[in-house]
Amino acid sequence: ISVLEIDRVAQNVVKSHLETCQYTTEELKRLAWSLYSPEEVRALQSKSCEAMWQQCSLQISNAIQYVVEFAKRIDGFMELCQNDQIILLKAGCLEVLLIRMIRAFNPLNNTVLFEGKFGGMQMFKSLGCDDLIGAVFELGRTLCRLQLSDEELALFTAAVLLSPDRPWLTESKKVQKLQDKIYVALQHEIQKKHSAEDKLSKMVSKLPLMKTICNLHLDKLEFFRLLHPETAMNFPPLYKEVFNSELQYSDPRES
Ligand code: 4D8
Repeated sequence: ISVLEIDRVAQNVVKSHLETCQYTTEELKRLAWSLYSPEEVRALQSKSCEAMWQQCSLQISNAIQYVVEFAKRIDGFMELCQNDQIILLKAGCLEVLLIRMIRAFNPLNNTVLFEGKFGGMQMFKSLGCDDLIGAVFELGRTLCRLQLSDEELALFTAAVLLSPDRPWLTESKKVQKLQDKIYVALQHEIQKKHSAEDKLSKMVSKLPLMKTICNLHLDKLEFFRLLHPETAMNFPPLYKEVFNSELQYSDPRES
């Protein structure tokens, strides 16, 4: 593949990322100053488990809409068969969210943006998922240390989304070709910035922790559904579609 082709891939992916980010880096920098007060954190902590799950699933569902839009704008994604588009989104969107999270994560005080303000992991206490939340914040801290630019973030999330090894893909060769080009573009981008040459392998080495978090989230959701089936039934449709354990042919691109 030519340098020209790689530049075209990078430009398309970075543009798609910036157009579907919902917050600019500047907006996030300004927001980093608005922290939840101790009273507000206590109010979140004293919510019922059900109410907090509902709130979190809504936030995740909102964020997923932007990831779906991001995917649609990546050259080649819409040319995959519909079945594969759905599989890639269902399998990859939480990982993409977790990588996107570092834009809204402040490693100086270990806080994350949640409904307009920054707060620490204590604010999620009523979920009853301390292990999951702990892993999410640990990932946030370690990913932040890599100091990824928006360009690197864009290409990394696109590469994760276009993973050819997702189960049940019918055209994984096609996905592999798209991912290969994106990884070449990412390596190229990293070299441009004169960053450490093992930056890419450091990024890739965080993928197992992300997979662990995704599985933990599914376990927690399954358990929650057993305890509170009526609440789980009222989770946002997009959240339910993406994380439904049953293999059913729903289409997250349409919600
Ligand atoms: O741009 O959409 O505003 C996290 C959620 C991020 C979960 C969101 C969340 C994000 C995961 C709320 C609850 C990551 C941004 C805001 C909301 C991703 C935790 C924190 C988006 C990037 C930061 C900023 C709770 C947005 C992990 C786990 C969820 C359960 C249902 C148990």
